[in-house]
Amino acid sequence: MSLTGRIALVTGATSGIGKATAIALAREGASVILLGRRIERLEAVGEEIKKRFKANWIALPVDVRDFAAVQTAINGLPEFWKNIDILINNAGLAFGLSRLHEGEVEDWEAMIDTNVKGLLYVTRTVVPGMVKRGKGDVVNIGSIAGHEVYPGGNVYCATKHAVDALTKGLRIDLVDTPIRVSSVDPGLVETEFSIVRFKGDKEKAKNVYRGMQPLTGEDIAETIVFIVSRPPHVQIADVVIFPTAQASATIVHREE
Ligand code: NDP
Ligand code: 8X3
Repeated sequence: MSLTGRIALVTGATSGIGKATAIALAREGASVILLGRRIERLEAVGEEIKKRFKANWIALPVDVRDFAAVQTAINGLPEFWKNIDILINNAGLAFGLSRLHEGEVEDWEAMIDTNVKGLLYVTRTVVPGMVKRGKGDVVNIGSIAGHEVYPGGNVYCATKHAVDALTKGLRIDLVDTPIRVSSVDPGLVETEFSIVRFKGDKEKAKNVYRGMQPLTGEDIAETIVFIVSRPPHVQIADVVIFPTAQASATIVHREE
């Protein structure tokens, strides 16, 4: 099923899974709203989309932690772009792997404010329009960290468990509407995620994927395209995706 005529909003479209998803949705014919904080990157993704697929795009340089800014940006979209029918709640991050009793409060706040409250702010702003129009897909990017807890994962895992609860809660609240709610929960995907987690330490970040083949943003994007292109009566609730060399949050086979 083509996505021609559909309008998708992807949060965290400047990098990794979000960027790959915006590109894949545009390839299938969707017009895409690219949301993230780094405007120059949003524009680069938009230019790539235009050049490769002649698809429409618009950049929304917004910090999802700021509810007023989220509302102003989304409610202020030009008329055509207001009819969002695919929302990909992807913006998110982890900071550190400290033990809970030794953790940095600012890191906790950034993770909770982005991964949980940011997702809520965007959802609260976009979904009422979907309900009014009687159509829409919401795909939340959770994580294996929303199913399991690993050493040092404490607060990040709590935010992804919260995403899992919010996905289930929204699906319940929308059960009497045609709107579908899904989550995609990856294991190890090589993006800028670990560089962000280790605050720019590229060696430490690289070590996360040593001796194994991680997933790519594109691998996740293809699953998202599959989810939103199912016939209207089919709702994919949750997809957990591992690299073949990963069996759980902590069991990873590495060729050393
Ligand atoms: P990246 O760091 O490559 O991308 C994160 C994206 O989130 C960037 O586009 C960034 O944009 C955006 N973002 C972060 N904070 C904000 C904010 N406050 N406001 C708006 N946008 C923001 O990592 P991934 O692509 O890997 O991460 C995407 C999602 O996937 C996250 O939710 C992550 O938790 C999840 N995930 C990742 C896995 C992995 O192994 N990589 C596995 C499982 C889940 P900018 O900085 O420009 O604002
Ligand atoms: C990101 C993957 O394993 O660091 O959600 O939790 S992991």
